[in-house]
Amino acid sequence: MKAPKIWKIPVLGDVNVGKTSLVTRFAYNTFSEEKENSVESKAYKRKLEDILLMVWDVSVYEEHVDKILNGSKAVVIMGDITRGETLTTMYELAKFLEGHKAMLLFVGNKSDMKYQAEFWKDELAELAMEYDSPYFFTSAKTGEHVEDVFKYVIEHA
Ligand SMILES: Nc1nc2c(ncn2[C@@H]2O[C@H](COP(=O)(O)OP(=O)(O)O)[C@@H](O)[C@H]2O)c(=O)[nH]1
Ligand SMILES: [Mg+2]
Repeated sequence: MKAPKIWKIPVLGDVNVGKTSLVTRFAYNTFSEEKENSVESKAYKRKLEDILLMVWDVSVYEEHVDKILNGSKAVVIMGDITRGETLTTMYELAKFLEGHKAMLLFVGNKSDMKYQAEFWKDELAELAMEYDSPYFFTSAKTGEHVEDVFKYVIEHA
């Protein structure tokens, strides 16, 4: 029997950008309006095209980020399009990850609130271009483009 491929994908970003929501949308296809300020990072599993994805909802309070990043196939750096300061954090996280081998993916979440956007395509494309990486606009609420992020990893990592 062939051993299954297991890929680790941590999701990083400011508090309340929707990390937990994106990961649980992907793993369970659910959504909750609630904010729970999780102190512990947690991995969620889902198999996609023969690959078991271990998607890590990384807590902003995580002390051992390096341990979680170690050996990851891709890292999702996420912001909330309705809060411009979360884009600044995306820049900081990308800088922090320089030197890591993992593929980077930039995600602007809450696209269902586009009418309240503080940043959109021009700004996110500029960041993504700096790192020669793809970018996506998702809504964990409606599910829009959530799958695309992880499919991209399967197809390109
Ligand atoms: N409208 C909208 N709200 C979202 C979306 N994703 C998350 N939220 C809400 O934003 C808040 C923070 O989400 P959460 O997943 O806890 O963020 P985290 O701190 O990054 O894990 C919660 O109230 C969610 O319901 C989205 O795509 N659209
Ligand atoms: Mg969370």
